[in-house]
Amino acid sequence: MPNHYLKGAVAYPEEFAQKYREKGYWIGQNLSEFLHVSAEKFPNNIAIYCGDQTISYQQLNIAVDACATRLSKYGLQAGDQAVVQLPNHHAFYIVFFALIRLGILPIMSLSAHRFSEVNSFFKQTQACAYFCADFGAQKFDYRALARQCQDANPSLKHIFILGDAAEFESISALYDFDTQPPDKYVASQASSADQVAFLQLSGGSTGIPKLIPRTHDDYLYSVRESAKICELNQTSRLLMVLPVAHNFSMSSAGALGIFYVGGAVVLGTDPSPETSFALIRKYQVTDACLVPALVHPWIEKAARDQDDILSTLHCLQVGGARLADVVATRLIDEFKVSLQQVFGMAEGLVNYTRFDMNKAQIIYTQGLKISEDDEILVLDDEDRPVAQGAIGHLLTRGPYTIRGYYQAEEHNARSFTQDGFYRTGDLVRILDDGCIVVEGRSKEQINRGGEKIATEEVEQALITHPQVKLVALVAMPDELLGEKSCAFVSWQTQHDDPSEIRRSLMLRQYLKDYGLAQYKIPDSIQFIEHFPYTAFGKIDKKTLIKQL
Ligand code: OOB
Repeated sequence: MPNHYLKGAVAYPEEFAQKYREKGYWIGQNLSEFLHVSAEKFPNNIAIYCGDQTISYQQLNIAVDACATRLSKYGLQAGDQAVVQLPNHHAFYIVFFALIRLGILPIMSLSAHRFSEVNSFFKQTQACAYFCADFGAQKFDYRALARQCQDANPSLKHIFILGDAAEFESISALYDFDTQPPDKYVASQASSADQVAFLQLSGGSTGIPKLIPRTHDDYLYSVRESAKICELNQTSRLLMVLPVAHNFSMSSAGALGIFYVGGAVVLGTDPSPETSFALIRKYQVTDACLVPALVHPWIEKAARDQDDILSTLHCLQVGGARLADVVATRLIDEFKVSLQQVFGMAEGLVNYTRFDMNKAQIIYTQGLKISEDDEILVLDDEDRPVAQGAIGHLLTRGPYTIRGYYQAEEHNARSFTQDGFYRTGDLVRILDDGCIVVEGRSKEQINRGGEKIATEEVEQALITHPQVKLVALVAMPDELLGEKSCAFVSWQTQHDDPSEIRRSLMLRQYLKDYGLAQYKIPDSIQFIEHFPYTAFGKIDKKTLIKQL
């Protein structure tokens, strides 16, 4: 293991690193060089459409240099870490690459995160900088969140705001797009390609999201291969209405896939069909990525309006949660677009259906892995291989799958095998043609339309309420989102107790004040006196689910 590898991150064993290099997967390019190469190859191509602004590759590269230079003047330097929580705006990519260029690790927070999550990122990393918006789409005041984080974290020294900066620094003052001679810029201090480039976030099955250290080499390998599989090229225009920082949006093939081939990212802040269709029409969008919950309203709207937005739309990628077979069928038959299912995870492994697969493979499976060196195991509860085609736990290891979460030794012992396979928590089966089918989850996680909820995190927040005696969060089926959350609560009655409806409202407000992201607040709360228990004395969630 190289001794300069990020402390607290688990490096790939040398024999694997060597193999991945020999096979040409890891090419020794860091993300800063990656952008330089594209800026040189496609200087005048449009890289980003954002509102009324168009940004070429050359302009993007100049803005990144300017931003890195100005950030370095604040004293930010290689080895630092920064929480980035920006909306779908070009500033996100500029800040991301500027931090990379300075050798600073971005931590990829989502706009939906609140104090509970964002504070935990500062606690886990001692990050010294925070980049956020003034208000989000939901009119949430991120500057108030920044103040709260600053009070709780002495490490947080620099706060940069997109929009009205109040007492903080302004992000838009960090860069411009004009052509200045490059020598005025600070030289790149980006870490070498085999080092950790940034920290992605896990969907999380226990507690708050865990940090996922991704190296330049491993990430860019997945990006290049994904761009090929998704058949992206210079004329591709990818609509980006999912949160920009998510792994799907970044790399599957995502914005980085687009930047690799010289295409354009069309940014939108609202995934509704009304807004998205307008953008598709205006920019002649060729590709879009969605979570399953968004697909249904798109199909409905297109059917209602007899809308022919699809003349330019070549491919609709759907991933993040299981796409229902019936919706997949409707997409292909009615929406008349090429569907690509994407089954991936921020920890690494990504599977895609391919465009040349037959209709059944595209509708009923989640496709094939990216690399022949993605090693896949399907095991039973005792870690023994299941029969071919049977359902089991998915474990994986490969050239772009992490070997451990950041600073999580204890957790890593459970989530990774001795020989480095990641226990994904997904239940799958592998068909004879090699395609993977996701059958469910074994980990305690609710997948609410692609947004992952760690049951334990919400349970732990609820139990801190003085009148909550016992709590269990379970998934309930939902037609639109796939799953929603229901909290079963045993309530400590008091004199003058409010009605159940009032109690539910109180608990929801309590969780909001606690700082949980909105999507984690239970969709339903049910009060029960006695919980069912398993033979081991654990709360019997299966029985609770039957009561729904
Ligand atoms: C993506 O990444 P994460 O880290 O937010 O969530 C990963 C988990 C998977 O382990 C699986 O449980 C679920 O999300 N999932 C799917 C799925 N895609 C993800 N379950 C069923 N069908 C699918 N197509 O969600 C992610 C990362 C990269 C690309 C795409 C999605």
